[in-house]
Amino acid sequence: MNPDVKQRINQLRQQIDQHNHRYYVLDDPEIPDAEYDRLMRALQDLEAQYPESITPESPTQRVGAEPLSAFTQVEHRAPMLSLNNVFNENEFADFDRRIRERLSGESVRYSVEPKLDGLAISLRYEQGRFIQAATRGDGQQGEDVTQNVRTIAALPLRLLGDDWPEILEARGEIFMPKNGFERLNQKQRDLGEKTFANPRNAAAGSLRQLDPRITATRPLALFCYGVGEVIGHEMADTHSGNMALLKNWGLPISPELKILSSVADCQAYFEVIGAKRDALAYDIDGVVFKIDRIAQQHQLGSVARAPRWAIAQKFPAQEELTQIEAIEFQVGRTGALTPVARLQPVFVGGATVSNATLHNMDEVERKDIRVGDVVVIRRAGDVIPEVVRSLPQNRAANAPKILMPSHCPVCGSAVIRPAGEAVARCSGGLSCAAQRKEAIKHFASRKAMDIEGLGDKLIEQLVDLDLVHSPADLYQLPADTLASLERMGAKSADNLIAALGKSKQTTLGRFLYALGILGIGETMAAHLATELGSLEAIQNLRLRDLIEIKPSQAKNLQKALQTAVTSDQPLNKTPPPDTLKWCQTAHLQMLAERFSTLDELLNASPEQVANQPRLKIEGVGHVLAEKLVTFFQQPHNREVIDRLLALGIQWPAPTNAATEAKLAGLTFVLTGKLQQPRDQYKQQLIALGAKVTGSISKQTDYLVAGEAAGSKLGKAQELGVKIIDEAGLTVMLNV
Ligand code: I6G
Repeated sequence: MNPDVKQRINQLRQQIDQHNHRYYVLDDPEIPDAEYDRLMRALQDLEAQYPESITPESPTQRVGAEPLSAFTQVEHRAPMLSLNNVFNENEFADFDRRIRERLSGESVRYSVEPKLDGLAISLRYEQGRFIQAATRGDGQQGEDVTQNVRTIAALPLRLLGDDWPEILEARGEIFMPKNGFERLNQKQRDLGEKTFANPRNAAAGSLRQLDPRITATRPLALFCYGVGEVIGHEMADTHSGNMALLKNWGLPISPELKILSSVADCQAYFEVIGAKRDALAYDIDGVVFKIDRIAQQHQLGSVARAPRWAIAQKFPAQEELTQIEAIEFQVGRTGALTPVARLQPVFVGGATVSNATLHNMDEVERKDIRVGDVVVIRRAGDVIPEVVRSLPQNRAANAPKILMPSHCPVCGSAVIRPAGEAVARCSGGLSCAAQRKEAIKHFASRKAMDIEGLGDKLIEQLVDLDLVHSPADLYQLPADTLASLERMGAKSADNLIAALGKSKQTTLGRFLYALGILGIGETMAAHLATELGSLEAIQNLRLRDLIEIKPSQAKNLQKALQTAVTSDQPLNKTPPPDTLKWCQTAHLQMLAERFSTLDELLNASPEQVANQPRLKIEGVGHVLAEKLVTFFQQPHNREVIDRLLALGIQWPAPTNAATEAKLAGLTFVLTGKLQQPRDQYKQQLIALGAKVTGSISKQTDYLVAGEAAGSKLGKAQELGVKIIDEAGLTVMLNV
C-alpha cells in the first residue's frame, strides 16, 4: 500500500476517534454530523479499496462478528460488587456517621454522581485496545457481550494517548438515552414489533442480542464509574482522580460528578439532581456517594458483595401498581377530549396519585386499558402521572373496551374526530363550559395577559356561576361579586381588579397569544405581531395573502378536479383530490374566495387559478394560515376582540419600522441563570425583530451569558460569537 494512502487512513482514523471523544466524552462536538459522516465514508471507501489496511480498532469495524448462538461466561478477576441503598436523609446521615466512626474521625470527602438506570458493565483494555466487555451477572461471573458493546459509538476501541496501563478494566453503566428510547419504540410500533417498557429494558434487550448488527442500530450510551483490575500503571489516590484518568484515556464519565464533604452538601446535591432529573437526557434512579480517598476505601473494605465505602440514595419509586376505578373524558381548551383514569390512590414518585392521563384513544387502544384493570402508574417529577401499561391477567372476561363518547360529557355537543387525527374534539366551542374555563385560564396565564391572582379555581367558580362567558366579562366583574366568592374577600377582590387593570396594558403578541388560536403559540404570536405590525393587518388576512399555488400546480389541480363530477358545487364544499398531496382544504378554501363554483375554476386558465401570495411569513404554512383566517372570520371571535378593545386593552402603537425591527437579522442565544425569566427576554427580542435559537453556531450574533453558563459559553468563545451579560442585553433592548 502506498505510504500516502496509509497515512491518510491513519489520519482519518485519528480524526474520527478525536471527534468521538469530543462528542461522547467532552460533550463538545466540533464538527457537524454531516462532516463526521463524510470522514467516516472517506475511511470506508479507502478500506474497501485496501482491505489489507483494516484493523479491528478501525472505527469502521464496530460490527465485526457474525451472530452468536449463545453468550459465553466470563469470570471477573475482581468481583463486580453492587451497592447498598438508603432511602432518605436520615439513613444517609447514619451511613456517614458509621463511616466516620470506622475512620476514627478522619476527614472524609465524597465523590458523588447520579445513579444511572442502566446495566453494569466491565470493559477490558489490553495494551490500550478494547478486548472484552462482560455483564455483572452474579458478580463473580458475567456474560461476554464484547461484540455488542463494541458497536456503541461512545466506547473507544483504542485508549487515547500512549500513557495507559497494560491492562485496564473500567467499569460503568450502559444505558439508552430517553430520546433514543422514544425513537426506538416508535420504530418498533411502525414495524408492528413489541415495544419496550422503559429505557432500561430497551438497553438490556439491545445488549442481549445475539446479532451485533441489531445492537449496532440501537442508541446505546455509556458512562464509566470505576476501575477493576489495573496492571502496569500507577493510578490516582482518589476515586475522582481515577475518573479523570479514564476521561483522559477517552472513556466517557458522568458530567455531573462532584466532590463534597458534609451531609448537608450531599443532600443538597441529591435535591438538585432530583430537580434536574426530568431534564436529564437519561433515566437515573438516585445518587451514588463514594468515599473519594482510595486508602480510606481500602480501610473500609466491603461486606456481603457491597462496598462499605459507597452508598446509593434512591429517589422515591416512580412506578407503582394500582387499579383503575373509572375512565372519564376531560375537555380541554381546544375541545380535545382526553381520557383520564381515576385510580385507587397510590403513593408514587413522592406523591399520592389518584388520576392519570391516558393521552388519547389511540393510546387506550394500544395499551388495551379497561376499567378495573391493574395498571403500572408512572410519576416522574412534575410530569403528569401516566398509565404505563395494564396487567390484564386478572381482568373479568366481560370487561368492556373503552369507547370515545359520541357527545361531550360537559355540554352534550357532538364529538368529532377528523379522519387520520388522534384527537377527538367537542364541537361546542365556547358554548361548552369546559372549553370556556380552559380558554379563560389560557387568556389569564403568565405568557398571555398575565392576570395575577386569577387562578384556576377562581376561574372555575366564575364560569360555573355563569359570571364569565368570555374573557371580556372578566374586566366587568363588580368588586362586590368577586368579594363574595369562595376563598375571596374585599382585599383579594380589590387586588384582582387592580391586576385586571394592569393587564390591559400589554403587547400585541401577548394579546394574540391570549386569544388561544389553535396552533398559535407565544413565539408565533410575537412573530406575527412583528411581521404584520397591527391587529387590523392580522384580522384582515385572507388565505390568498398566505397560500401559494404555482401555475403548474394549478394545472394539475384542474386536471385532478376534472374527474370529480363537474357541477356548480361551491368550492369550499369540494374535497381536495387525494392524488395531489400538496392540495389541502385550505387551498380550496382560498380558491373559493375567488371562484364561486367548481365549474368556474375549471373554466379559468391555470394562470388565473395560480396564486402568488402577498406575504411570506416564516413558519406560516397552509395549516396555520387556515386556522388564523378562520378564527378571525368567526363573528363571535370578532365580537370578543371588539369588546376587549373597548374595555381598554391596548399595546404600544407600532413605531416606525426601523425602530420596531431594530434587532432584525440578529440571532441570539440565551444561556445560564438570568435574573428575569428567559421567556420574557425571548419575547422582547422577538418583538424587536431578532431571532432566538437554542444552540450556538456561526450564525449566532450574540450569546447572552447568565450565571453558571456552561458549554455554550466555551463554544461561543471558540466561534468568536459576541458575548454579552444580562445588563448588556437590557441595554440593547432599551436603546
Ligand atoms: O451499580 C453501580 C452504579 C453506579 C455501582 C457504582 C456506581 O457508581 C456511580 N459504583 C460501584 C462501586 C458499584 N456499583 C459497585
